[in-house]
Amino acid sequence: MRNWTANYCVATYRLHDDKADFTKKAQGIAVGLTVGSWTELPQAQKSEMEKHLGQVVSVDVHEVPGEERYADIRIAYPDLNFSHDIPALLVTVFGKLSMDGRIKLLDLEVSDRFREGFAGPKFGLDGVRSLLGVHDRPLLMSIFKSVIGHDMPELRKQFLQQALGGVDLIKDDEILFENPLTPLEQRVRTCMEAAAEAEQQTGQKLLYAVNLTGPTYKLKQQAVKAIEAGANALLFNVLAYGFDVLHELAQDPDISVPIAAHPATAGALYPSTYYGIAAPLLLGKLMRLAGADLVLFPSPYGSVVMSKEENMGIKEALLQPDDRLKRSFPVPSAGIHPGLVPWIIRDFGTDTIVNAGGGVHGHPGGAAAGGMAFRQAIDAVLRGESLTDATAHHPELAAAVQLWGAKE
Ligand code: 1AE
Repeated sequence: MRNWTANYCVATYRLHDDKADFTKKAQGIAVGLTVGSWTELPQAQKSEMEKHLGQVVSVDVHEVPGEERYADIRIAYPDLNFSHDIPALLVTVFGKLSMDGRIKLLDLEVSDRFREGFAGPKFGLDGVRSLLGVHDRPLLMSIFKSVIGHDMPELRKQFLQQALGGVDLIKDDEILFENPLTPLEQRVRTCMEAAAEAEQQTGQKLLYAVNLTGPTYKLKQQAVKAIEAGANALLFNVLAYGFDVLHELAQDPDISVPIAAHPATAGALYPSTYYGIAAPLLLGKLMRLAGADLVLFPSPYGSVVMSKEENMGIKEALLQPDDRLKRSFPVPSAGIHPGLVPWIIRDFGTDTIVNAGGGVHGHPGGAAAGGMAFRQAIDAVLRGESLTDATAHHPELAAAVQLWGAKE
């Protein structure tokens, strides 16, 4: 079988259609998105244009009575046709095509030449673990909640409580933008002071992912300001800005801290069976290629649900061995509480980050008790102890399980 990825990028699509000739459709895509027309070209021009022509790699038709008819189509695009950046790749393989019928982009295998421009995550999973000095368990991240309209002393209080619970990372809420009550640099200084105060008690290092926001042309300047003020991680709403913006930040030597990618607006792109971009590609492969150290996405168990199959696809894309790209941390999120920890570890193993907002702050004993309950749940699962048994000697976990239940 031909190895296309030396100098072609291969796109896999799922096309639903009741009666289309899928082979003809695939030929139409391969020609239409590359040289435009082929059969009408004179022979001399054909030999000149051959190197630009898209190629149909395969057409697998699924036709079962009583089921929807579809085909998985793979097209190879010469990487000669586009500049080696993610916007050019996406516009080539799924620009106009994304609006042309019931078609979903399932996967992209980029060419070796295309990959040369991508170093991937600067820190990756192992780098984040090294910064924290934690190598043997899932990490725990908590999310600021109710931040809008609150001033700095209130934010500091919230930060300190979360940190005292033993979390490894704290992230801003993604809807916290530059604002007069808690401006970026002051927020970073205040929260990092609180982190140092908590470390005296917990002995634990902590990363604070401050939300990097504002117009694109000011992002680098904002990031540098945050880092100079002491920020040791950034949160970034990648899909609202575009993968290329993440790529630029991740490869910039001045951005010397890990970047956590938030999936805000991803729901406009992945959930449909018929349209959009599949979650493992959108939130897995492309995030890692563009340089996200951590990637958040909805889990199958919480309040905003993504299917288990999609979650496992993201996990594989972020963690599978790759000679050139570091691994990114999978962060299944949204509606996570301590009672879900056994399922998270069952499905993701220890190379994951347990991430919660409401599940920390909503603990009856407050945010510090919330963090402790999560840590107790993680330790119990790693010891092979059931959460129910662990509640007997951990009052914080007992209160959490009483409130939210436990999935064993
Ligand atoms: C999928 C993103 C989850 C997120 O950012 C967030 O804020 C979750 O909050 P909780 O844990 O659902 O309260």
